[in-house]
Amino acid sequence: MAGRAPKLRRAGRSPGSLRFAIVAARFNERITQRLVAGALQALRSARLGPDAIEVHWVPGSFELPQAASHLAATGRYAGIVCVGVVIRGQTPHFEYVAREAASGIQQVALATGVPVTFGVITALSEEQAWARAGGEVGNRGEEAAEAALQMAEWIEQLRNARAIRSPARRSRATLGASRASGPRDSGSRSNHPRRPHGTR
Ligand code: DLZ
Repeated sequence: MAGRAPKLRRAGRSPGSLRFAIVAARFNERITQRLVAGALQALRSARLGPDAIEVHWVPGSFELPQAASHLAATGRYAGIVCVGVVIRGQTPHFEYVAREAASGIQQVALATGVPVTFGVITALSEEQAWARAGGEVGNRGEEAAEAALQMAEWIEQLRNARAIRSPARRSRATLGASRASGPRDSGSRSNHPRRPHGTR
């Protein structure tokens, strides 16, 4: 079933100091170029400057998760957009590539907390792939970039809301802790990075 991604609603303000990376697979490169162009267009129309967007190329879609993992580990990116084109061949090989790309990308997003979005086309023919790379079925690269922008903005809002609430919470926690066993650093137990990802 072919579907168009819904038009995403963002707050409409500039992501300001946020930085994004596009990771692109060279396999089927002519089509992937169109996905990169779509992703760049989406990021630029969110008023991100040229310095705030990087494009990294890897050999094939199988390598997308590893590259995304290295990029996410730097803590420099508010979002990472993975694009690639997997087209069915004569053997089941394409299934392995498509499955590992999808699950690897999801794993990186969940393990790091950085939005890593899936702009990989899986198609039964080149024709189907072109249709999803700026043809009549949309542009999966553009859609994945929109999703990364929306997730990054949502995470930023969540962090800001937590920062506003935390002074009261911290003073209650400190009061409770000092009653029990003297002062300690309750903040160090957080599983989340304190510094927002992707801030320059
Ligand atoms: C080997 C391979 C095949 C058969 N098909 C695709 C494809 O349709 N799309 C794609 O992005 N990459 C493909 N690859 C390459 C693998 O992703 C990977 O680069 C190699 O298996 C080396 O690890």
